[in-house]
Amino acid sequence: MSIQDSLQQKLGRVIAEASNEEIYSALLKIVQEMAKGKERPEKKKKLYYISAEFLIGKLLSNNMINLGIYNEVRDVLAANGKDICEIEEVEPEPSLGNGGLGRLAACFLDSISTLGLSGDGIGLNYHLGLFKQEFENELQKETPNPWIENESWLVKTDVSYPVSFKGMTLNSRMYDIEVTGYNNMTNKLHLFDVETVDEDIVENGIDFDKEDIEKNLTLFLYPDDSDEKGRLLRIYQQYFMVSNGARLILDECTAKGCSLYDLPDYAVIQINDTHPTMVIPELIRLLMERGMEMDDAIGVVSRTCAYTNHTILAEALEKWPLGYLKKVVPQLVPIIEVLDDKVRRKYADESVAVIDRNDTVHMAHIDIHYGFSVNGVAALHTEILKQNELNNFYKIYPEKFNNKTNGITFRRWLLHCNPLLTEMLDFIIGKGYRSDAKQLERLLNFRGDQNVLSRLQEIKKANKEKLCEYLMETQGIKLNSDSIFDIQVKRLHEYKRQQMNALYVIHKYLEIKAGKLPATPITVIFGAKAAPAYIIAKDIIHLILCLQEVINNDPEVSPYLKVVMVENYNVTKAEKLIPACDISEQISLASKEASGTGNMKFMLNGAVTLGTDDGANVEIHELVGDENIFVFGASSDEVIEHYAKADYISREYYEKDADIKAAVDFITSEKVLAVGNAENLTRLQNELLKKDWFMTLLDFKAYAKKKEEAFKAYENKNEWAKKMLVNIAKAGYFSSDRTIEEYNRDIWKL
Ligand code: 4GP
Repeated sequence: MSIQDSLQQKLGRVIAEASNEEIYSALLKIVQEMAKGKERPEKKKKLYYISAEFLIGKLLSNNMINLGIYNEVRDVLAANGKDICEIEEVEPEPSLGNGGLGRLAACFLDSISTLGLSGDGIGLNYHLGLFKQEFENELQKETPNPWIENESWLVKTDVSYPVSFKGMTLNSRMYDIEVTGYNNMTNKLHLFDVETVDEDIVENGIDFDKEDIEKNLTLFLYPDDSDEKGRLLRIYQQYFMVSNGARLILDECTAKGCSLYDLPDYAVIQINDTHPTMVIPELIRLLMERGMEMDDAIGVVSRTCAYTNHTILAEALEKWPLGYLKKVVPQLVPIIEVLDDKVRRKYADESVAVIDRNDTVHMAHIDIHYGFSVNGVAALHTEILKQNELNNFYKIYPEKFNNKTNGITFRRWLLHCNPLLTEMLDFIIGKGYRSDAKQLERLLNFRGDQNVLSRLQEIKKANKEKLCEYLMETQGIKLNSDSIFDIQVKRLHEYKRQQMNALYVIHKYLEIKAGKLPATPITVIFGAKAAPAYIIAKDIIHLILCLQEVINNDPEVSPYLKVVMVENYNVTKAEKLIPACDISEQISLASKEASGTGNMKFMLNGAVTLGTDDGANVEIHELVGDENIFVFGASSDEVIEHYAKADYISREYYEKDADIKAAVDFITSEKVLAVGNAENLTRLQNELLKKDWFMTLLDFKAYAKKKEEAFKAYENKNEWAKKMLVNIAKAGYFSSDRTIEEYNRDIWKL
């Protein structure tokens, strides 16, 4: 049946008369039916990707692209007076992730299906997601982000397990989302939930009774853990996720004839960061329950589990007091004690213990000792893990350590989000790059082709205009599409240094005030959520929102400089921002950003990176060469040395440089205080002067200088277009298809 006919049949009337909501719902059903028909036949060995987050984004268009019906649907709708973009607006974005590691998990699911590999995701079905960000009085306000509607991509299954906590058993329910591959099979994302969750217990923004586990278990992703109740809730969530996951895995494997001693032949479990670490002791416990000796169970599990590290920040390497585990999952405690005991018998080095002298359990240590693979997510990151952060482990298990540089799915981050560029690429280099990303390099042959260079500029301009319209509609902000779009979008964290970009904005403002005008106007765009309990991060948002007020309303300055903080930055907004970007801000303190994946999305869409030699920027730099990237700042070795010697004193930089001083002082100037709060602004200023743990002032001058260079380079439109072209052409390496092939080749062996 043609798309036109099946749509009409589902709608029960002609398309032209249906509402956008009705069309969305009909398309959802059509896609679900098509996806069902493509389910992968069971193979012996399967990958299970366990993750607290899956930042999957809206699914309709991506699924249609992957099923090969997008263009037809778009044309049928258009012929009936309907705009596919408006239908897309109807879909709520699933709120199942926070940042990079969640979005990576989503890209991976796409590539796993696209490559025809057998692999499912396992996670939790958070009803209210992370949180929705609203701006009120120049401050971030958090509200619930409900996304589950009567009709959604979630399919209720009959899979359910009783999960026991101390003094309580909760029955789970598994929901599935089909993951369609590009021209290939579908896999599944399994999301576990409890039916007793009650959204009505949330009040006052995102407050709720943290002890009412039956009602709150799957309400929010990353509930506030600044108090003990919040931390215990996270343990409840994590155990619920892994206990369900472990049983599903064992059930699926035994159904295929696995004896459980041969589990590693049937299953490989990729543990995405430390949140799912308890799957290791839980699997051991379940195997023992099924009659296996403990030592055998430990051996089997150790050959089944692999661990990915996504950060070197100590705060993100989870540690739980043993006492907390006793309160929530006492059944795991004796197992974790044995795991610790075995390590202690073999290695005298206290730093590799599972349970330290303060009775704190180091989750990553469990993963490293009792998993067969440990990987970092970019070459530099893996080196830092090996040589610094996890060096004591690397000395014990050099063979376990490996690098898997991150990647992104080109289906979402090119085909879907940038149809104009896609069309141009199809036309000049053929469609082969869609499944073999390396073919993008063919674009290099057109470096001297004036038509191609002009077309690239036209496409960028069109995407900027589209973004302007969107920001006007959604936030009432008027931007100039002829200005340079300089964009920094990512989680808000001091190490990512949005504060350095904000200081630069101040610096530029002061320059313009003093009569030094930029050749081309500049638009600086931010998008970021701050964790609700992360005070300084929220102060940085406050500063940016204040600058937006001050600068955009200053008639002397606003024709040359504008600042925008996009509200509630998420995947949907990223899809609109990234294709419109000229300069991609990747300015983390070297050694701190594990990889970054936004950097890859920007380059693929023809933005030029302004960044430090950190994370995957290093690999981008190598690929595009010095002329096609703007790199500045202290190297990771220098930074590591500063930390080792504890010799960085931010105040010295402030005192010896007039520009730095002026920018930092401006934070609490009359102008900013007129629109902002003294408490937040003073706190942030003090943080920069007294601590500045992520060395903002150290790199500020180098940053400002490089940025000027980038702006100057932008003036030569043709040369800039060549830089765009080289960035697009060299982005092929960052396809998540390549990353997944490497995971499969080295770790999963499916
Ligand atoms: C992120 C890292 O910060 C980022 O560099 C990396 O690209 C991404 O993981 C995927 O590997 N980490 C997180 C987190 O999102 O929550 O630790």
